[in-house]
Amino acid sequence: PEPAKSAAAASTPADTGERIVHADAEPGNWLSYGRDYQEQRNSPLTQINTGNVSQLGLAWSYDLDTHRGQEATPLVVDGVMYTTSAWSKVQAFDAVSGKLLWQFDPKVPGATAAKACCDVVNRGVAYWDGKVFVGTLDGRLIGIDAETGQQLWSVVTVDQSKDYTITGAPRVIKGRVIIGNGGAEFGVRGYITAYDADTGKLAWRFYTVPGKPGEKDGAASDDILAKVTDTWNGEWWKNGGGGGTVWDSMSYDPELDLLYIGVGNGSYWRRTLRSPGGGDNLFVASIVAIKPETGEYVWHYQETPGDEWDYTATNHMVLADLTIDGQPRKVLMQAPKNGFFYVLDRTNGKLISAKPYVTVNWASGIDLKTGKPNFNPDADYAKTGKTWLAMPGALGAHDWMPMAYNPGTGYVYIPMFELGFPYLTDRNFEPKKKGVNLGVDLSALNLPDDPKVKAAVKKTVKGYLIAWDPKTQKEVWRAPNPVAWNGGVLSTSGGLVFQGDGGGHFNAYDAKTGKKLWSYDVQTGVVAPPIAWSKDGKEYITLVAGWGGAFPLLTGELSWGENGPIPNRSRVLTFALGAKGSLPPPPEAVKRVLQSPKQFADAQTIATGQKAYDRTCIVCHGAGAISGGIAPDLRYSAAIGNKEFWDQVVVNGVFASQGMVSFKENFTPQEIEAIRAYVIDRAHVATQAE
Ligand code: PQQ
Repeated sequence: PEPAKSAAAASTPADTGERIVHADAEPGNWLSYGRDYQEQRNSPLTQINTGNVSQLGLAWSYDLDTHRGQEATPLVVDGVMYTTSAWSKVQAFDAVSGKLLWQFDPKVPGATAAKACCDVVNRGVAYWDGKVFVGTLDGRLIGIDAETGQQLWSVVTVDQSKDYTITGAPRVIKGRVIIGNGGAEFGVRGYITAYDADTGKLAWRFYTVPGKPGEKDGAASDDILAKVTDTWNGEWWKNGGGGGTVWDSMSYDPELDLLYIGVGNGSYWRRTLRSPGGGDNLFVASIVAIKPETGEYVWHYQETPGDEWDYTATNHMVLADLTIDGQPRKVLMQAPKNGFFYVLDRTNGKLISAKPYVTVNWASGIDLKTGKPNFNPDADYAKTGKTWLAMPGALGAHDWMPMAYNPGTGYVYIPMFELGFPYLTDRNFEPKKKGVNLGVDLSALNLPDDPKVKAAVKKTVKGYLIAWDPKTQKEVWRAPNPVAWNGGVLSTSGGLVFQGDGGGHFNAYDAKTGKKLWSYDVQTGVVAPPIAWSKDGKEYITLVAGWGGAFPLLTGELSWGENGPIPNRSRVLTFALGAKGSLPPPPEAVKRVLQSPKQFADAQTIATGQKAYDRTCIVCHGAGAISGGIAPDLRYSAAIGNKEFWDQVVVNGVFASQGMVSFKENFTPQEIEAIRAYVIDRAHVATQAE
């Protein structure tokens, strides 16, 4: 069936909300980030199904003008597609033809990239009453006329003097646009804010962690935060800001009238720095239920008390009504970074069950009575002083990539991965002006040079699409992905699960069995989730492709495919049954040449350079000075052989407009030279290995 109402009929605010509440009545549309407020990401469309998916072909593609990670979920509203690309740009397409109707470029200053932990990505827009809304990397929330692409209003929703960013998609509930922010790797205090969809006027704000005791924010969170301040110690408002950013996931139950927000990690990561003396540090790594009209607190559930491992609870939250042990339950499901699959009672936040969906070593289980994890004492690396190889690691078991819940099979489809992370106390930690501030020594991420040991480490890193039965808390099937970092998921009532992978293919699986039924070469790694929609009785599948995000930036070589870094070719792709379109052949790979300037420094200077590199540069340019292909690989940069050029970049910031700001406040001139010596050393090591 086609949309019940025309676009014109949808012009009152109440109507858009009602349409999202009754999303199944108009399966041709995709009106909100997770399709419906429950964020199930299951399309009721059945025209494309297990019997005919092999005939799926390319209907149209559109080359995006950015080459960073593409993470957007497009919306489709009555035949018009609204999506976003890196640097927070917004596009509107005629959904059937792929003709660009307008593009809105918020002109995010390039230097903002240095405030983003995990690429200059954007996960999509919200739609309400003829308007679309985008959160921009530099912290603005912008209302745009859906028809013309003209800006209607813009508000700055963060303190731009601090390292806040926005990558997540807004949601709109009852005429209020709700937006969070990111930055908990840099030292910020998390919150979400609601704005009037018509005017951009602030309605309420909810901070997720307390500020300085005794100082009120004048926010909806004042009363509840006063009550949880005793879960903190020391001067966290100065030392790291507390963290708890709401940088991605929200869902909404219209009957209970509860908004659920996923809250991120503590800042600094190491608790002894932000809250010496310990404490649960509410509401970091928690799910919090809030009244969407007032921002009033209702309940919370903390998944990782006192988090020290970047175990955010910001991951996708799916609401569903399940029968568990014979009882109908209103549940909220999440597969957060910490590796346990949680089923909560969403009326009150009580834990129903939690079981590991990947290898987990930081806790032996979750106590059903208290709802708390049984911690492995070895995981407390600050206390032991030793390196802790955590499973899962700081990117999780599952990062922001949305999962999907199919009410037909009863399974949740999770893009999960096995990726350990070595945590080690940074003994000389001092907050730096620019870049990340974690309190953890990231040098432990560097892979060994010995090719055999390196290959052995790489072998332990794996990605799978899994079907998970939330009632029995058991895996039903798994389909291996070529690399660890893969796309979000779409499920359909046609019995299909769609997912793009990091190796460059867009795949369809049988939702019941996991059998791969179709695959298409999209020429680039995929991280974004696909959508299904229809127009004039015909079903389409759309995917935004384009490699990027945290994994290829930070981990460098671990993120490579078989032939080196995975390329970014950013495109919007739309598929239909019987369509015969094709992509242009990918350009021939250009042979890159390693630099081989003469080493000018001694071993001690190189070691100093490595320390400085690992403190700041590693987050974008990759572990071991080996890039994952998103930021430049410095071993190939002419700047390393030329001190003047190097200083122009690192000291004077001549490439600030591309995100490479001046880092002169972080380092002494000697350290900046030492970093150059370290990269030259890495280039020489790579040359010898070739
Ligand atoms: N973003 C990605 C990505 O887009 O690939 C992956 C991550 C983020 C993470 O693994 C994070 O931990 C993370 N953390 C924050 C934060 O703590 O504020 C923000 C973001 C972001 O906004 O993208 C990410």
